[in-house]
Amino acid sequence: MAIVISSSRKGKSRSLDALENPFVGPMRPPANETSAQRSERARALQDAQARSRKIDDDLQETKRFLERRKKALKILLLGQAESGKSTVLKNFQLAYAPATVQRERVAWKRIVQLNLILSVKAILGCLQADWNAGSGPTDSEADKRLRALSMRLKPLIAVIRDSKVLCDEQRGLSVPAGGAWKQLFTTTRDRFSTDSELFNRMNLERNDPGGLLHASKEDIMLLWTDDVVQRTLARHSMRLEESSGFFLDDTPRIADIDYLPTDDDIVRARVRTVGVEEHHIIAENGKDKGAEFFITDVGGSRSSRASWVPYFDDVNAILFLAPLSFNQMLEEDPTTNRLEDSLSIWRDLCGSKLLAHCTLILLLNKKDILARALASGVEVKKYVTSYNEENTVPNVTKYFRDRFKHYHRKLSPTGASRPFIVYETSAIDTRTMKSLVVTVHDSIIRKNLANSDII
Ligand SMILES: Nc1nc2c(ncn2[C@@H]2O[C@H](COP(=O)(O)OP(=O)(O)OP(=O)(O)O)[C@@H](O)[C@H]2O)c(=O)[nH]1
Ligand SMILES: [Mg+2]
Repeated sequence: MAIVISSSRKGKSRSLDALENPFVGPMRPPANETSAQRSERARALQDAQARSRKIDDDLQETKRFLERRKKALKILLLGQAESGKSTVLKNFQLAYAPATVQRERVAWKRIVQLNLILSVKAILGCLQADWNAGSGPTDSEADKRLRALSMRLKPLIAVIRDSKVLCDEQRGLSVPAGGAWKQLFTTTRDRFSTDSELFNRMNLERNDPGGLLHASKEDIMLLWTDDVVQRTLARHSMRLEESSGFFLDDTPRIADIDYLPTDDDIVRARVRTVGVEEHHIIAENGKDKGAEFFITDVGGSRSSRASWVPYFDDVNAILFLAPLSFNQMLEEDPTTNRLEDSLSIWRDLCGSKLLAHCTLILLLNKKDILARALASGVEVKKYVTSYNEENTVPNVTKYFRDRFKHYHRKLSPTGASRPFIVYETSAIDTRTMKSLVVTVHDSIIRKNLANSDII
């Protein structure tokens, strides 16, 4: 639009406005504007103003959130894959934000169902491998029975392939970071009033395993309790009951149409963390009601560890999970012992200058698995040659505790002045964990206040 410089007082000021503010001219209404156009323009202007106010409000909200975040306690969970980081996070959520967990229960239902289906898939995989190798059951009755079961359970296995959760053949379930997957699952209706409604839904929603699981309940139990299957699994050294996300013994309950996971199911469910997730927790009740803190959960596999470092400079405490799995190897590197791997990460953390003033808390986790391994007669010395004590839980935990303590003393940049804080845990024990996470949270607060010279 051309800018006309008029000599009249009014015109002059308008033209100067236009010269100073390039938007004034183009924003001026057309001379021949109709009343409908005028009201349309007014509405558009109101919309634009509302959008602009919304952007301002959002920016203010983000600013307030960042200020709150700056003041809030920040905890980073570290440790190798399957060490129990996400399980500890779930325990924090159960202790401080039970209503939030309640809202997400349906999402966990899907994970538990998929964990169960993955176990069925593992069994069928063993049977199929034997059939392919021509070494299936010699008893023809058993062979016929298991082939029929295998056929009937095939549609259930297809659910995994179709699932919106990322499902890796070898490594189980993983979901994208950020928690959006929980909404994906919680938006669907998860209860049926009649069987016909159920089967209609099964056809409509292939991704929902609830209906198929219900229909396959008996077959799963027949498969899992079959003697021939148990012998086949033993021959393949497949100890499903010792692996993460094991729910086969709970099939009747989980395949029930009204199934909703208990707190214990939620902490036992296995889903691999991919990337880095920050969880904002606001205490819903108790003495800390309203207190806010942030917990960052990361993926623990070797390839994920480079992504940990950027989170080191903005953290008050690190909870380091070291499972007491002295007789297990890393999934991504079957030549490396899990405990040696944990010690190696611990050494790096203790010696890190970036973390010199960060509280390090060690959780020697999976104590229940250690107890089971020792009770079944596994010898520690066979896996840890320097171990010379009797194979008891207190001896073994003390041995590893001392090794972690040694590196902590030796490598910490602040030397002996940094306290060595350690807890022995079984992170799936929700009852004990409830008081433990509160103790840990309180101790971090106290340490944080002491650091800032308030106490
Ligand atoms: N028996 C037993 N199982 C545990 C314990 N802690 C965790 N688990 C189980 O171990 C599996 C792995 O735990 P997660 O918390 O997912 O491990 P993570 O460290 O987050 O693993 P990534 O996300 O892969 O890095 C889950 O199925 C847990 O239920 C424990 O103390 N005892
Ligand atoms: Mg995890």
